[in-house]
Amino acid sequence: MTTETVLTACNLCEAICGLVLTVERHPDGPRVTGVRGNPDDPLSRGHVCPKGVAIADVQADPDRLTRPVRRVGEGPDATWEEISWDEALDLAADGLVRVQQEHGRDAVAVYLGNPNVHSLGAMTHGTRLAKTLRSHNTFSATSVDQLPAQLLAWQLYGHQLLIPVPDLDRTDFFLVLGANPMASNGSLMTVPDFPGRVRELRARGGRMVVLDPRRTETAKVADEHHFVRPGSDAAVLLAMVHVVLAEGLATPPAYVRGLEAVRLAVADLTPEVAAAASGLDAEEIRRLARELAAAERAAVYGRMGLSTQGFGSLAQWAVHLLNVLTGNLDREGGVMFTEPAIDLVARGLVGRGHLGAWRSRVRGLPEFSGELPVSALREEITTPGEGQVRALLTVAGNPVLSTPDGRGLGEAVAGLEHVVAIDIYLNETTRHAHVVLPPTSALERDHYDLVFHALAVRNTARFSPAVLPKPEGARHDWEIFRDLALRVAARRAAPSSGGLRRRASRLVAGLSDRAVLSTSPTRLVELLLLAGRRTTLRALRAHPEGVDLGPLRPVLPGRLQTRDKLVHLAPDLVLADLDRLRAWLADTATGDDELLLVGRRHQRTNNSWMHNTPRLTRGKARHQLLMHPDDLAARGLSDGDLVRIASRVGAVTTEVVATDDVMPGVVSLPHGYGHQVDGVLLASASKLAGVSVNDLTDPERLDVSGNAALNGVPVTVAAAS
Ligand SMILES: Nc1nc2c(c(=O)[nH]1)N[C@H]1C(S)=C(S)[C@@H](COP(=O)(O)OP(=O)(O)OC[C@H]3O[C@@H](n4cnc5c(=O)[nH]c(N)nc54)[C@H](O)[C@@H]3O)O[C@H]1N2
Ligand SMILES: Nc1nc2c(c(=O)[nH]1)N[C@H]1C(S)=C(S)[C@@H](COP(=O)(O)OP(=O)(O)OC[C@H]3O[C@@H](n4cnc5c(=O)[nH]c(N)nc54)[C@H](O)[C@@H]3O)O[C@H]1N2
Ligand code: SF4
Ligand SMILES: [Mo]
Repeated sequence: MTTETVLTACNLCEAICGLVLTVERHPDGPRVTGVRGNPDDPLSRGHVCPKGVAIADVQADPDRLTRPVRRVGEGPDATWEEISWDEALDLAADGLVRVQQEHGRDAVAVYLGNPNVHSLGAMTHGTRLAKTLRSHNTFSATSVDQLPAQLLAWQLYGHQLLIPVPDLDRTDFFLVLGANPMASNGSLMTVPDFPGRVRELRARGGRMVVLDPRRTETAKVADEHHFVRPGSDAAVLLAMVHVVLAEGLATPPAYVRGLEAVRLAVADLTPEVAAAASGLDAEEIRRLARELAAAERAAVYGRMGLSTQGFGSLAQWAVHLLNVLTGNLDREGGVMFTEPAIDLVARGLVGRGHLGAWRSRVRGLPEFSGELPVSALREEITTPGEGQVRALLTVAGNPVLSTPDGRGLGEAVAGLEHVVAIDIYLNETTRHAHVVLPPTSALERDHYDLVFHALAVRNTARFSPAVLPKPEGARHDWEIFRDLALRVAARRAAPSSGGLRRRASRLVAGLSDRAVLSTSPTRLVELLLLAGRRTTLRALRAHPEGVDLGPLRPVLPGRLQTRDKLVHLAPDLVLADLDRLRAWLADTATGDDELLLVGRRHQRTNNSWMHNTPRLTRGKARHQLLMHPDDLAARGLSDGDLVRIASRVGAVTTEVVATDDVMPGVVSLPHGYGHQVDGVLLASASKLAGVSVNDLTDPERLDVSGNAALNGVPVTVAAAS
């Protein structure tokens, strides 16, 4: 046996930490025996969290699928049979093509889950598979997450991925809403070692202020925290805009348009109006606005909790307005745009964005950039008629636990004609698959982060060659995407005579796509780096710890993608939604017995998976409902009671914990739990209790963008009988 040290990167969250692995080479194969943070990584500077350490557990996990499997039988009696790649890919492609030929393109739905953005191969090849299927029923985690952020970036700056990032390392005033980076490690703000960076912020005299209906881990290390009623942030933030404008504190740059429309739009949105709706004090709102405007360098940041609520787009709009109007856009220590070595925006590798090019069949919800809101998926499966969804392809996703009315969706998926999953586990969704195609694990493939360097608080680049050899008979995800896309195309071409290969290639959504499909992700990275001229693959191979490309720099107006090179401050889309906000402000009362449900994350959880690793699941239970003691008392409940939580959509039963860390009138339940289906525990989730919050969330509750309003869900809580 020999022992080696290998540098790599963690792909489990957006912090993209550099790792140092200890790998023992045994005669029967390599074993990862140590995971540490890499102090030489120019971005993550040695940071690692418990999830990062658990990356070795995923690698070693006997529950992880390493061979394709086919389901035999139904429901709890189903068994899984290993089959060859050829059989599995044929089975997958046959069904997808059959359904599309019999019922049309849109009869196959696609769900792309969160880990796709963390896999190079999924970024380079997965989207091409989706394109080959050409179904309007394409869905992803975007519409249960950051859809408003992409929509607003497109409207204001001209490109859906031109999202400004807080320049955390240089700011003096950091206002955080609907985010808990102490647990989540930052999101749409790649910021490894958030705890260390906040300590530095405070050491240089800076301040952090948090607005959240829960006193979160982040709130606890902040200088100030205020409870804010779920869904009321748009009112609070627009009232701050009102103050900045009314008091003559605005210092916007010259390259903006729409300022007068903004002034008009917020004229009636006073701090008093916002105070009544939010529970904040009007004077506090005024003070925060003034402090923000007065700060030398300030950044407003609103994330998950701000986007996945009833007024997600208005709230994100207001965040941009505050940053722009206080002169903090494109300023050191404000919010800035990155200049990644592979620039998806400037190179046009990802489209700018488009809205409403088609609509969902049943509810008429608009697509955004090729995807429909996932809240519409269930009804597209269950509503008969032309264009009804009859097959599903999931890639690295678990929508039964992750999207609204998950239980209902699960029942619908169980009835589909054909389900294909590209996933490394059997989960609450993939258990309904007819065939599962498992790719190699993260440590077995090369990685370059195409997405998160572009959202990082510092410009860096890093290439991580595979740590472990590809096991015999395994396939990388990009190879699965390639092989499936080519099979689908060949089958479509098959009935006609002659020119089969030519037709097939045309059907893989264009010739260039076919060429790309057959090129490895690493080779594509090499070419893209050459085109970007900031660094080369060779240089990155010589420095697996990553290379530093420097702090963020002012780049505006040059980097704007709007045709007139102006920031569009007042898009029609959000202006048109203001009346809905006003109507809500006129009547914000909740029902007598109602509480508002919000979500939460914990440092040791990872969305809906990794709940079977002992390293992450031992210790205190964390699945319970959090509730304010006054709200418990009002219902005659006590800490530890078993309670029934009910919403319009469903009901779940779990334990309640009394804590004044949540705002009175608010309860909190984490997502990604609820692994017991029909009383059956999936092996890959067997370590955890808890229920799925998405059995309560409501597919009818949407932001104007189509994003699910997962937060602020009205529920009742009573003793479980
Ligand atoms: N109520 C509520 N719901 C939420 C949220 C919330 O806060 N509250 N958060 C939302 C957010 S932000 C997100 S991003 C979504 C996430 O929800 P999903 O998009 O469903 O993603 P995950 O839960 O991360 O599920 C990931 C799946 O990918 C598989 N996987 C892991 N690595 C790989 C890989 O390398 N290749 C392949 N092919 N598969 C892999 C895992 O086995 C797992 O089954 O959930 C959303 N749902
Ligand atoms: N450990 C861990 N890290 C993760 C993940 C994980 O599952 N576990 N998931 C990753 C993913 S996919 C994502 S998208 C990111 C998300 O990272 P964050 O954006 O930081 O999301 P959360 O940690 O869920 O924090 C959301 C906060 O919003 C608050 N909130 C809810 N409703 C409202 C509201 O109406 N107004 C305000 N102001 N606040 C509200 C909640 O109380 C909660 O504190 O985390 C990533 N990192
Ligand atoms: S914070 Fe943890 S999970 Fe996220 S990249 Fe770093 S080590 Fe991985
Ligand atoms: Mo997410």
